[in-house]
Parts: sequence; structure tokens; C-alpha cells
Amino acid sequence: MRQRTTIGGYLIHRMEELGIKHVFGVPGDYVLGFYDQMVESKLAVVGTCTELGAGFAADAYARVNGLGAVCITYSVGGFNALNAVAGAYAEKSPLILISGAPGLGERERSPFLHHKVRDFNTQRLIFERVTVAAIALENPDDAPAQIDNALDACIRQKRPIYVEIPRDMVAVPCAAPKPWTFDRVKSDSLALREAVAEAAEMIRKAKRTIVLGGVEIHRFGLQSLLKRLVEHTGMPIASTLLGKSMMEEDHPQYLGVYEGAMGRDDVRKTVERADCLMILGAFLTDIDLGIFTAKLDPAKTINASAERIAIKRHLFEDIQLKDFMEGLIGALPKRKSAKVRARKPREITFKTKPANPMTVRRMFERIDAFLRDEHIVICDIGDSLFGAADLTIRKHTEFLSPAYYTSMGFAVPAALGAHINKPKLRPVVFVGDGAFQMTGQELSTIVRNNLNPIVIVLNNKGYSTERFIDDGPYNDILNWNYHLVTELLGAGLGLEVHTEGEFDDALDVANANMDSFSLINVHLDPYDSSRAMERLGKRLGKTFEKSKKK
Ligand SMILES: Cc1ncc(C[n+]2csc(CCOP(=O)(O)OP(=O)(O)O)c2C)c(N)n1
Ligand SMILES: [Mg+2]
Repeated sequence: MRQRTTIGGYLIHRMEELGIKHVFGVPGDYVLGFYDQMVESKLAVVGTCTELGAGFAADAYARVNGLGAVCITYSVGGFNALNAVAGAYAEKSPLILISGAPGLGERERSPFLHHKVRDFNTQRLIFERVTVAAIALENPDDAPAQIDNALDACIRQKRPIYVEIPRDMVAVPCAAPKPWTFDRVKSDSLALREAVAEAAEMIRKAKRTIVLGGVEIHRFGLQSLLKRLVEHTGMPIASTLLGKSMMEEDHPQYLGVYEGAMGRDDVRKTVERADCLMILGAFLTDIDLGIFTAKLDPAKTINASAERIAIKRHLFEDIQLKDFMEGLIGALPKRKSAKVRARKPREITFKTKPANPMTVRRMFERIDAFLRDEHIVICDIGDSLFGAADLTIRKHTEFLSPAYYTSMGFAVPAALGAHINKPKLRPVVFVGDGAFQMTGQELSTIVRNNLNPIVIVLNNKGYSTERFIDDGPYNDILNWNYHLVTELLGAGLGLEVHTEGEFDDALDVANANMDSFSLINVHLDPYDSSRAMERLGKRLGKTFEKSKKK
């Protein structure tokens, strides 16, 4: 007789098999049966304060683990998580969203069941637009194949999927899972050969080729291959902001983050003066291109991503990024590494001026001297992100941020997700006061799970990013005593900082506190900013003015 399991059991089996150990979420009556099944499995259920927090936590978990999962109740839970799922879609993070739903049997008896919005398909239809597969497990014969196909799409495309289980289907028997198989997609060999030959020819003819690496290097686990490629060819390499940390940033060939006129001038000049630019796995978003201040000439560019490869204006499809990179190592001669102007480490150049008021620029310079290999830097948006662009991240996958989708509120829950998955990597979190007011309550979940991130709140009394675009009273927020959140939670270490000297002391105390989270409330002037933010604000301000005139 063939072995049987249940629909819920099948899904749990696959999640465990694919490396998920934690599932984030908030329960509700439509999903309690599945929660009970998870509790009986090897999966640990991590209850968060909100579904949005669960979504961001699972997204970060997926970024460091290769797959993450959220489990929530119907509509009220699902729609709370929608923003995080949309972000995971936009930035390619492989996330499974599992939602409970009213039972099929009860839908017929009473159409007005609580949480229903329009019809019983509404939630699934909305999620269809922000996932690569949106399935409802309504039939035990189809469920195993539905689950397997959706998971396959999630892993291949590195984008979220939506799995809905009506509550009366969770315990319905279905076929037991066969061992998971995953056929690697093969490149079209002729297209691959042509693309590699054309790219190699272009690189050989060029005097100086620069590599610009992006986020897909992280998502497809190509960090060591990238390192082999640049070390073999000797090419200097810059990173996009979203791709930051795909290469250890103290590597002698690493230039820094390229973001057009928003970024460091020396990086911009080196990248834009190259006579051949090889972009690998980058999205080329407005933020990554410094709001289109980047000057990249397609006639000098090889642009290879998971979707396609463009060499000048020739387009190739059906080529795996990995095969293309390996092909180039085979086709290009070994060369000595190009000279990249080395910058002195901050540990040597930074000197604290104890009485000076803290500023964003000085804070990030100080942090650059503080960071160690065991840290993972997690940034929210605003100056938390722009100021962090020039930090030196020493190992790969140690910088997380929503640098394209730019939703506020990512960082604190992301610290929860990343830290639970990688307990040895201690998060150093940068979060604006506005963003903290959105999802900072997930510190509560951080306490429940005995984690010890260092959370730095950039308290500039409001929405400073927007002040630089268009200032108005709507950019002010209430000045909370962020460091006193420890009173509310009954745990943690809170510190308040106004000056460089106080910041130094606070960092020391926070670093030594291994027992709980530490929160440093850094008071900043509302109009203080990193250089990148200032430039970005001016650019966005001009775009905003133009849009008002239209
Ligand atoms: C969820 C969400 N809502 C609104 C915005 C629009 N927005 C962009 S930046 C910003 C202000 C961010 O404030 P804060 O977190 O304090 O960071 P700061 O700009 O002060 O560094 C806002 C409201 C957004 N990006 N995300
Ligand atoms: Mg702020």
C-alpha cells in the first residue's frame, strides 16, 4: 500500500526538507489546525507581534538561508503581510507565505464568514500579482503536485509563493512525498558558447574592464564564483547598493558601492571611465543608479542577469548566470590584479572628538572602525541605508537592506529573522526613528527568542529623507524615548547619545552586553544627513517639482 500523509503534513515535510527550521507568524482561527501540525513537527513557530513583522523577518531569513516562511490567518493576517511579500518579490527573496482560509464545507453553508472581503478568492487573487505561484490546496489529489510545483518556482526564481489551506483540508489524507528532486536548469549550450566568446572578445580588447556586482550574486549563491572570476581576471569590482557585501569589502580589488552621483566620487569615476563594464546580477534600479545620475554606455557594457544577457545591444536568453561566469573564467587568460587605490582602514584614521554633537557622517565612520567579521549589518531605509553604503563589510552576505523596494520598517524584524537563522552573526541594526515607530515592537520577539542585536536608532525627529525632497509639518513625528523601550519590555539595555564621546561609550557597553538586545538612541539634527542623502534629496526634489508642474 502507498504511504499516506495529510495535506498539512506534506507541506511541512517539504519545508523541513528544504532547510526551513523556523516559521514566523501570528495565528488565527482559520490557521490554528496547521499551527498545531507545525508545533508537532521539527519546525519552530516564531510568534511575532504583527504579520508585517513576520513577513520582514521571514524575508531576511530567506536572504541568509535560501528559503523562509510566514504563516498567517486569512485576509486580516494576509493583507498585513502583503507589503513584506511585495518587497520580497521586488528584491527577489524566496519566501513561502502560508495562509489559513475558511473551510470549503463552511463556505457553502454561510457566505458571510468573518475576514472575508469580497469573495473567497480575493486574497489569493491579490497575492497572485506579487508571487510566482499562488495556490489553494482544495483537493488532496492535486495538493502534492501543486506544492511541489510552487516550491520549485520559488527556489528557481527566488521570488515568493502563496499557499492557501482551507481549514478543513489541513488534515485530509494525501499521497506521501517522494524524495525532493530539483533539476538544475541547463543553459542553451550554443547561446552560452556565443555569449562567452563575444564577452571574452570585448574584455580582451578593452584596456580596463570593471565588474559591477548586484544582488543576484547573493540570491543564487554565486559569491565564491564571483571571487574566482575577479581574482582570475584581475578586474576591479564595484557593488550596487542592493548587492552590497556580495564580495568581502576589504578585498584588494574591491572599489566600493557604485551609485552614480550619489556615491563616492572615486568609485563613480573609475566605473564610468572603464572602457568595458561587466554588470553581473544587478537590477539597475533608480536607487542603484543614483536616481539615474549613473552614466553607463550600453556600447561598452556586458549586462548579465538571471533573466538575460546583453552584450552591447545583442541579447541572449536561456543562459544561466553561473554558466556564463564559469565560461568566462575558462575563456579569459589569468591576469595580475589591477591596482585599486587602497583606503586606510578606519580603525587607523578615525579619532573621536568627544564633545562634538553626533552627526550621521561621523557615526558611520565610527561604526566602520567598530565592525568585525561576526557582525551582520541590517539597514532600514533613509539615512540608515545611504549612510551605511560606505561601511566596509568584511565577509559576504553580511549586509541586508530593502535598497530597491525601500519599505520603512524592514530592519528590526529582519534582525530577528537573520539572527534566528545565523545565531553566530550579531546584527548591527540601523533604523530611522520613523521606521522604528512602524515595526520596532518586534524587539519584543527578539527578547522572547533571547537574541542580542545592537539596534541604533537614528533619531532625527522625523522623516528626514522627505525633508530633503519637500519639507512640511507632515514630516514631523513624536519624539519617543526609544532607549526606554526596555521598561516596556522588561528586558534589554537602553542607551541615549548626543555626542561623539557618548556614542563611543555606548558602543562599548552595547558590544559587551551579550545577554539582551541593546538599543542606542542617537539624537541627530533633523537636517543633518549623509552626503548620499543630500544628493539624493536634491535629485528627488527636482523630480518632485517637475511632477507638480505636470
Ligand atoms: C512603509 C513606508 N511608508 C512610507 C514611505 C515613504 N518614506 C520614504 S522615506 C520616509 C521617511 C523615513 O523616516 P525615518 O525612518 O525616520 O528615516 P530618515 O529619513 O529620517 O533617515 C518616508 C515616510 C516608505 N518608504 N515606506
Ligand atoms: Mg528619521
